[in-house]
Amino acid sequence: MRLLTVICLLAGLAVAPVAHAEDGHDLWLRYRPVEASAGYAPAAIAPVADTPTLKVARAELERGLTGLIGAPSAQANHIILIGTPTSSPAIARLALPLKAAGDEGYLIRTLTLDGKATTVIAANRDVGALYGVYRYLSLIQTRQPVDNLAIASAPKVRLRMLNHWDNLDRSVERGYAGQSIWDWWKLPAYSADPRYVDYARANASIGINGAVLNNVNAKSLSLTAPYIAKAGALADVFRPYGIKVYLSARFSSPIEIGGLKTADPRDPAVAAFWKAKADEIYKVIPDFGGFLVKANSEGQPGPQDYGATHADGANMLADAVGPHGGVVIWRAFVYSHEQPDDRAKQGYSEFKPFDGQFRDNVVIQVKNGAIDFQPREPFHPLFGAMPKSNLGMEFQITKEYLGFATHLAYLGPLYEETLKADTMAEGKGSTVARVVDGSLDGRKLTAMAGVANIGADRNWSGSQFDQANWYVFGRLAWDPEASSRDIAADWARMTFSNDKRFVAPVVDMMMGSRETVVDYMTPLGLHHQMGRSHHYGPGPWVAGGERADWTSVYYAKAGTDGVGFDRTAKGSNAVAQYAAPVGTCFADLKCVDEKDLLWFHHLSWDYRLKSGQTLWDGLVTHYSRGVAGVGDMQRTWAATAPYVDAERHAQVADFLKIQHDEAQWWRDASVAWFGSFSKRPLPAGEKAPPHSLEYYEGLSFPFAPGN
Ligand code: GCV
Repeated sequence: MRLLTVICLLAGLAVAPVAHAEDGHDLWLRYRPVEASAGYAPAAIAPVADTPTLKVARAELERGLTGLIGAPSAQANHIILIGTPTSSPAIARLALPLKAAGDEGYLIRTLTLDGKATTVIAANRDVGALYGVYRYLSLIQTRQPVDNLAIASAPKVRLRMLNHWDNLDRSVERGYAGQSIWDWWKLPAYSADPRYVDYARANASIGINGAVLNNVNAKSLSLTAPYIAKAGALADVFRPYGIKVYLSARFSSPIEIGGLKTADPRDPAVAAFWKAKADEIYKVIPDFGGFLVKANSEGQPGPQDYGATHADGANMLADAVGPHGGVVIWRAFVYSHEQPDDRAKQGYSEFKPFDGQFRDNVVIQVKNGAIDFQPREPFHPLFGAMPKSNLGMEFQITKEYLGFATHLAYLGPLYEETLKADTMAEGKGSTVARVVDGSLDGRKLTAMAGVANIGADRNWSGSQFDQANWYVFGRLAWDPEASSRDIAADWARMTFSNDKRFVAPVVDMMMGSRETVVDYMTPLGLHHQMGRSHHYGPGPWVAGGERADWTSVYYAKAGTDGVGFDRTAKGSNAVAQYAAPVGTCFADLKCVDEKDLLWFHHLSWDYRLKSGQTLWDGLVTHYSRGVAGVGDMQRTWAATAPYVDAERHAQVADFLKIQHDEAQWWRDASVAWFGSFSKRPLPAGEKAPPHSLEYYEGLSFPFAPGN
């Protein structure tokens, strides 16, 4: 009987379609069949020139169409023609207005050619055609009409990059999605891991054109011949997808792998080392992007170790890669052990004096805010302050300070808030986006980097919704003025469902999710209140240790008199680093937005908020609102069950439960801590934390990931 059952089961397996579990691996490129009622007609793909990039463009188009509306067929009445005027005589004959498309943009036009409806996806360079193919497929994925198209698109930012903080042992600093996807051990011999191609496809689909492979806390080993060969193998896989590889360079490499006694950038032997190293790399990787450098920051070596400047260091490296067309991306995330000044001021203080002194192939990469990727920070004062230098944006996609992978926080609104902020540097409308895309100062070497949230987990990012943060980063790097809401809608449609009963509530949920995290972690301008070192969970009591500016008490400055960091002229005067109208507003309690209140002001617990509540009552209300917000997200998500496959639905639901518990913990621990200073009663209806402050302070998390 048992044998019979087994035989029947096996027979059943042979005929039944293997259930394809949706574990999120396909990202937003799922290409699941479109419902017939959508009315898309089958297409034929015209022959494509035999170049590596056009071949992958064609393959992607075929794969996408096959999944969405059925395999392309030569008999179809609708033709899709892809290519460039150089590779396709048919496209050349059309004399399309391709000038504005530049090197990476594209046009998509519906025309009639030889009596047949034809969609032309044309570009000046092959990679533009590839981007156009992804755009065309996304139209079908999001159920937009494709029978009368006139689309022109070109990226506004030149370098659109992921920064991997991946170590050579495959651990990932601040990574919450498993091991690094770079299997250094098996490279270069084994570069055929399908993950590498899928990574390249996903990035190309959102216009990302660069990847820094290794952690900014770099090892010199990554610049030795065996590792250059490994990076070269990855570069070969990524090249058809328009993606260049870059490497983080450890500034002391001339000593560690060059046999020199110094890394002083003014020493000719050091310059010669870097020049030779660049030559060696370009022999293996002819289109190597360049170096990313974290220097004199958090213990990393740098030019200041020798009394030289950031400009000396960056320019020396720039001269090494410049002849090959490479760039140096030099990070402005610096703060020094010896410097007692407000940490928020140090990046500006160190870099602003060198404006105009960096080579043309140097980009100064500036984090979105002056501290460190907090749930909310005012924009970094360097934006708008260095008009004679190339200034790039660095966002964090991985959620080091926003609950790791298990908290749902769509970062689109965070990125958008920063990009839309007005620096006023050259009058009204001098937005951060216009600094980043170069339109404010006419700069051409523009850059936006995102610290990747990618790992070897099946779902790439550690959670389904964290994929949206990778996606929105790429889309905003292409167009920093795009709407994060529109992008969320595209992502939700492509990743889950086009049913409007799904899309509308889920997009609303995504759009509110980051503010919810701000509410339960760091409301009203509080910042850096997380657990020591791993940054997991609440740690407002974190004090002492190696350095003051790694503690929570340094930032919140809670006392019986009140709470908040005074950055006005009476305090650290960080406000003076902003253009006058902006700094004056931040310093003025009548003007500053309450979302930034305690970032700039130290205020009494009885200070009256705009709501009429006292600061203490308002703080507690925000914390509780955050917890309630997660409850709302849980309910919203529960109602989406009919539109989402069971596997992904269950995982999101489980993670939301974790988030709810942890939001409650954040609220309770924070109320217990700040309440010990305010000594005020809780507002009516608010529950006392269930445990003592000592209980929360005593929790420890030895294996928190990402450290
Ligand atoms: C790569 C923060 C993070 C560090 C990170 C650093 C940086 O301090 O906690 O892990 O180091 O930023 O951006 O360099």
